[in-house]
Amino acid sequence: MSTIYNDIIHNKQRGQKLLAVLLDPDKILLEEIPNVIEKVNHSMVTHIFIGGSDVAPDKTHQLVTLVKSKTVLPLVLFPGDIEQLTNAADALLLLSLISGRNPDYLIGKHVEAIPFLKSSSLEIIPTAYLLIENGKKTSVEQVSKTQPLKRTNIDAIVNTALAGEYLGLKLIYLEAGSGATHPIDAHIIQTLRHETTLPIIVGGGIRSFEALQNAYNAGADMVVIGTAFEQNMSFLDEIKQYNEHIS
Ligand code: 1GP
Repeated sequence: MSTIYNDIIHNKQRGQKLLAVLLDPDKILLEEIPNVIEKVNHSMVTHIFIGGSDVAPDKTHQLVTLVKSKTVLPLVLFPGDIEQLTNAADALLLLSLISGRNPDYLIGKHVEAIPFLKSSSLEIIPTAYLLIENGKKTSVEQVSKTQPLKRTNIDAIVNTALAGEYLGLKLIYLEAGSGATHPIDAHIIQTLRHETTLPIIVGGGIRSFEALQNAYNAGADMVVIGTAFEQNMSFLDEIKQYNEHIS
């Protein structure tokens, strides 16, 4: 059966890099969506992630429904809280924030989500979510009340990711945090790449073609871009050269 996760695995096996654009329902206006999605549809974006740290109830559902009517790209929830769950999307990254020690974000919110998820049509993708320090405090850190892992402590990062893998999580998301000063270091991605065959997603602070290329070359299977696209919609045109570069 073709699922979004199988498709990620398939692309990984073929060495086909994936790009997700992150839409935060709290930051984007519904009126902007037709334009935004038009841009996305004509770009190298392969997935649309939807979520934010602090989103009013219903906003996610409205946004997902509208986006869905304008694209065939897979819509994946990347929720900051359980109010952001909606069956209008295709899949859910069920994130466990394993870099931190806040029980709510390790298992608590997941338990609260079960009454919804039990009868949901969403494809659930269990995801090891690791927050790594980037030079400034991020909203993930603030909202989750957890400490990020030190970016110099590569052993701790790799061991944490592998603990997630051994627990059965299916994806590893290395998060520098939205608007990060330093994106995830290529050396971190590279080291982890040698230790796991799980797909690696990298996000936070990717604002240039070089940063995107560094993440891919280091072994990221998917890169997530939020702020750079929010601030400049033509960013997707600027990075088109990635495909031209590799083809
Ligand atoms: C945040 O990784 C994403 O969860 C995207 O970060 O907004 O910095 O691109 P940016």
